[in-house]
Amino acid sequence: MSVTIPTTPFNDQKPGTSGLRKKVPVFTQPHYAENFIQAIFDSIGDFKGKTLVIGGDGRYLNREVIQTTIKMAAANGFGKVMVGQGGILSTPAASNMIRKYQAFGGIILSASHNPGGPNEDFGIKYNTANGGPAPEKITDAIYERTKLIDRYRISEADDVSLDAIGTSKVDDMEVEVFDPVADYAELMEQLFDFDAIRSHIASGFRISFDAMSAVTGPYAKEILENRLGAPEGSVLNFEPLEDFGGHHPDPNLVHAKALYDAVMSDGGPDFGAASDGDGDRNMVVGHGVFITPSDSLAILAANAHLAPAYKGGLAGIARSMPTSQAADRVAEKLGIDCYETPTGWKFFGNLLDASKATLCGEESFGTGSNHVREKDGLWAVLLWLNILAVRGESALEIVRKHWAEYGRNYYSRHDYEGIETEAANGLMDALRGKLETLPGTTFRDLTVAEADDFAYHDPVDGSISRKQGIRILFENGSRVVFRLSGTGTSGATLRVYLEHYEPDPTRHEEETQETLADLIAYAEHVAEIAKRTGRTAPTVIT
Ligand code: VG1
Ligand code: CO
Repeated sequence: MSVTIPTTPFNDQKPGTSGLRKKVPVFTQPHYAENFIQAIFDSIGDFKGKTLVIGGDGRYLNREVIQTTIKMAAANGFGKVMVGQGGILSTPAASNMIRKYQAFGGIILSASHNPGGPNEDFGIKYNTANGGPAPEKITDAIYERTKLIDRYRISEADDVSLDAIGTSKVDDMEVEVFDPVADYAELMEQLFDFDAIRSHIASGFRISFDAMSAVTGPYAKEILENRLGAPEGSVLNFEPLEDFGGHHPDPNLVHAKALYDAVMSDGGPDFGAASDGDGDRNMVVGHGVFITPSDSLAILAANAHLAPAYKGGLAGIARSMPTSQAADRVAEKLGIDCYETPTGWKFFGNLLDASKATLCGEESFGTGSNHVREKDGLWAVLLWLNILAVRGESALEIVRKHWAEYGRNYYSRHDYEGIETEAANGLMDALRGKLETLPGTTFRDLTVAEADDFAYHDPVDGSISRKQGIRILFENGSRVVFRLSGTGTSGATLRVYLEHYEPDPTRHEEETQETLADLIAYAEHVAEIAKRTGRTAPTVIT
């Protein structure tokens, strides 16, 4: 039996870069999650009798909201829901399930790399039938609906057991609880040369993978240790915890420092990797070299043909606008197109569906391909392992050779977290106001060539997304980009992206921040960061 519950709108349910993310106490207000889920169901068309995939990254509130979603799906007329066992399902695995079982869509419960726990973050995201994040057209419609919503429908049935694999019913709707790892592991075996990786590991190649007490633990254990033969202990922090052990499940040099230090130490493993809360991000570190996500995308693109799935070559490469232009140089050499999209994986979906791009990447530790419609942390690690196994060289050698061939794009992102929203908006507005006056101006050795507010014209559906970040391009090819985060849950975060291209191989071993010093000074000069935000240094440098 289902009931219709009257409700009133909340005015803060606008989805950000990747779904709706809020603090747990916001989500636990009466009707808050229900309103948003009903707004999704009211905005996605006719799903009567169809299948919905449901899962999450295991964080605090995951199980409760999964039960709510199941009961609301039943009351709203879905024919079936498929739920990851224990409520666990990584974001890329969810994308795979939607595609493989031709579901109508999926609901993913995650706040990704943000911390979890009773006072930390939670999130809800809708993915469409192609397995990818809902495009802006749909997220805008969901937001409009949240402003008017006056009722939601929910079944009065008992909770479903999430722990045993099998099928049951909620009213007329079928509920299938499935193994969240099996289909994903099978897909990885199809894409990569597991025999080559297995023998590379058997011959002594050592890897260390930090699952950061988040969702990739069970996936990495099964794939790296059970199927590829990495010794037990190669996967660290493999048990998903509701609060990620009190840490930020964010694979970068700040939050995955222990892994980084271990890989860099004398006698450390040959290769290290970490993934985020929901399993879509990756950080990769070779013994002796940290590989920036932008470089990783370029190197993977240049070598992808060494893995079975990509041996026929790439249709194209796509990168988000703030991601460095290292991949563009690879695309040029391969004679394929390179697309520049706004930040957020949802913008890659059309390019992948239209076979215009095969590999995609973001500077924020996100890489992926046309195998699913999300970025995919473990996939990136396995492609690296496949390439390392085939080339038989160290990661450091591969990176150095890449720079020698293509030049090096020195790159860094400076984040100013938790600044006042008004100050952040004021800073961006002031920058926008002076864009027209910047070309031709100089600062130290830099001359501004172009400055704009990035607008994306989707080549597939013709849609236009404006105000996607301020770009200042210099005559020597360097860039500074400014944008505000769309995933935070308190205050604002200013992101400053810095890039400098160096073709000269004798200058490829310099310290990144020193190399970028003039650009860092320019960013302060043009945006008045200290004056407007009161901050004289970033909180996170990656
Ligand atoms: C950040 C990253 C962006 C990424 C997004 C979602 O967004 O910059 O590249 O797609 O997070 O990733 P923002 O708006 O805060 O800059 V995840 O792993 O949080 O789903
Ligand atoms: Co994520």
